[in-house]
Amino acid sequence: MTAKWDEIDQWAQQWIREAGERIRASFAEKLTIETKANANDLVTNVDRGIEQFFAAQIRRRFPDHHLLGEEGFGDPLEALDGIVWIIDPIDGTMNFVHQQRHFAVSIGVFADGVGQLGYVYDVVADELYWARKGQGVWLNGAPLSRLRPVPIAESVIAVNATWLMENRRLDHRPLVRLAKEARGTRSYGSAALELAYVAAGRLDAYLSPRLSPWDFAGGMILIEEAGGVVTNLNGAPLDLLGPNSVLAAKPGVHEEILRRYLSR
Ligand code: 2AM
Ligand code: CA
Ligand code: CA
Ligand code: CA
Repeated sequence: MTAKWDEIDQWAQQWIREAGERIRASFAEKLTIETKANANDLVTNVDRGIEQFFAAQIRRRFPDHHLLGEEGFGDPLEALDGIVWIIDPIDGTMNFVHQQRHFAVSIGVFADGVGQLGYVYDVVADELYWARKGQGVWLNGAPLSRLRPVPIAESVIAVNATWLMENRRLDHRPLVRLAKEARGTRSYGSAALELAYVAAGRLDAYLSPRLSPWDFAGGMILIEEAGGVVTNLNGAPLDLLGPNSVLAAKPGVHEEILRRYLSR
């Protein structure tokens, strides 16, 4: 078992580094930008090309593995049996297009639905956050510390400003109170990076009312391996086959947000 996961981990890291090189090289070329669900929901030729790159590598090296990817080059999955790679080729496409930074490649590898390997690669900073179930979480070559509880009053919490305004997905008023009572709020525009920052202790919590499995698969594995907690906004486990709300935080912070701000 160990040898098998060593091999998967080595290939995953090699492909992620190669994907990073391709993405950085793309800065010199002209982007093709299209919209998806709405005018602000962007996708580029690079998002698609990078997902196709992972799909081709995984199918060649591990033909019995399955792939779920944002851009549709994976397999139509109805269950999580066997080994499943959940991939977001570029998380934070708007940042990629507008800023050429603050975006990430995100990958989670699951065995029968249990997270085994997690990766979030900040392409421009050249920072790879990665975790292996039961063995720890690292930033490039350095191990990350185990997450410890802190009070909300000393917490820095990541939340998109959209969710602090009146919106159709959730009651924003408890979140406004949370934002006021926290030490500070941040919004980076890449769910995968925000989850990696929680795993690294740079953020104390991150929340969103709607993410897809490829947004959180890699980051969720990082946080759980670091001793943090990831659930939906009701405190229930995440479903890897559909959209979810997400609350990811240090252990005590997670409990306090659920109890004081989210329970009705
Ligand atoms: P993406 O860049 O891969 O699309 C901020 O927009 C964060 O929310 C990003 O991680 C983004 O992932 C994610 N997200 C999820 N659903 C989205 C949508 N419909 N439109 C834009 N971003 C979305
Ligand atoms: Ca997208
Ligand atoms: Ca995403
Ligand atoms: Ca994406």
